[in-house]
Amino acid sequence: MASQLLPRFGRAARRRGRALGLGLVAGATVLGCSVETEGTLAGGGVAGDAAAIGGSGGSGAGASGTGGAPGGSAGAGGAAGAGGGSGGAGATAGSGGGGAGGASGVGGASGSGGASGGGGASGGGAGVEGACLDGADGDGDGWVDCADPDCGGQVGCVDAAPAGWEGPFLVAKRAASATPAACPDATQPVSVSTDPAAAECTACACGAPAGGTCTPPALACHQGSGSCGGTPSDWNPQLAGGACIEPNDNGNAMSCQLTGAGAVVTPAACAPSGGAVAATELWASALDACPVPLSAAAGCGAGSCILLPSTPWNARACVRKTGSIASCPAGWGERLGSWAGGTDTRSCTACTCQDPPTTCAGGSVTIYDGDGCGGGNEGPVTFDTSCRDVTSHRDFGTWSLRGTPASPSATSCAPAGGQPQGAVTGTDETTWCCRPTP
Ligand SMILES: [Ca+2]
Ligand SMILES: [Ca+2]
Ligand SMILES: [Ca+2]
Repeated sequence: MASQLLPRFGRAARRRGRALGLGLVAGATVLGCSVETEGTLAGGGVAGDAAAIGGSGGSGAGASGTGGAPGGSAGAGGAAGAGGGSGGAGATAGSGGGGAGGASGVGGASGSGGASGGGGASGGGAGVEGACLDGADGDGDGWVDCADPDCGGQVGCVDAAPAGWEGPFLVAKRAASATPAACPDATQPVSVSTDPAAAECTACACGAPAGGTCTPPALACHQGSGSCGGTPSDWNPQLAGGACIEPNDNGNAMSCQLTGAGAVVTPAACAPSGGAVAATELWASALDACPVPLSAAAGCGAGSCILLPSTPWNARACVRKTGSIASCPAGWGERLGSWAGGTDTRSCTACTCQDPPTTCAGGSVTIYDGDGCGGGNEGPVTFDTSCRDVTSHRDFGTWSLRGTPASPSATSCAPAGGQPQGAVTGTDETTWCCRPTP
């Protein structure tokens, strides 16, 4: 039976098994000696072997013992065999039963076989650590909780905080807008702010083009010619504002024609919009911190033995210190900062709209027979691109011109500006120094 248990109980138990074997041999030797003294070699020899087998936990011990009773002192060997049998039964019952088995073995004190029964009881208690957070060496192998390989994959060590640092904590990082997860012990974590938020601006836009002014269409009048011959006079600057003009009282022949579209005086414009600070949150992220759970668990020296944390608490274990600490303690190399407050200088440059390409169309220029853009007996003539002889309008030394401005038009404006500037600067920093969790 002992040989079946050995693989299950591991190396330590195997060592113990060897010790048990030695005990059995010793018992057998004692029995053998007594038998030799009594001079019944054959019967004694059988009883001794039987006791050894019984110590390993067999009913065969009882049978052999009975058989040896007629041999005189060999009968003591039989009693020892019974004690060993009880020990074997205790081993099968588990750790609690093992203790009872030991007592039975002691009861069989009439032979060394009783001691063998006690050894069997100890074998029954060996196995696995079982409870890995109770601070006790549950299987008696000398290793407690985190130090016992039986607890591998369930628990792990978090080092104690270096002197002058607070913690350790299990720390998770999340978006500032996300909800913090509950700590492994179902309490709420302490949350602090990290990652100053970048400046963001709403997009710039431009309204529809509006406004803008044009001159009347360009006019060329040829004095001294009824058919647009010779060099024309340029009265366009005087006509540009739409005023009634009376260039001169020269009574010579004159002919005029339009030679081009009106010119842009002031371009159209678009009203800008947008370029506002898009987000007013100071922080992009948060750190949630849970104190490393305290328990009786052992096996980590000065550190803490904890259940292996699950998401999001399996990212990092940290210690912290108030202030902006430049360098972290050895072994806690990931530095994070959190801030209790911040100054915000974020803003956006002004949005602008480039003046759109403006074109001028329409408008007119009209000649009147009288001064002041009216009167006379000749009706007014509005020019086009064909040559018109207006010599008769210049009679009596009276005539006048007036232009109607062309109409501006534009398609759309291109926006510019609205660039983010400034930043959030944290104040009242706390330094966190972190390492991976077990
Ligand atoms: Ca334990
Ligand atoms: Ca142990
Ligand atoms: Ca006239």
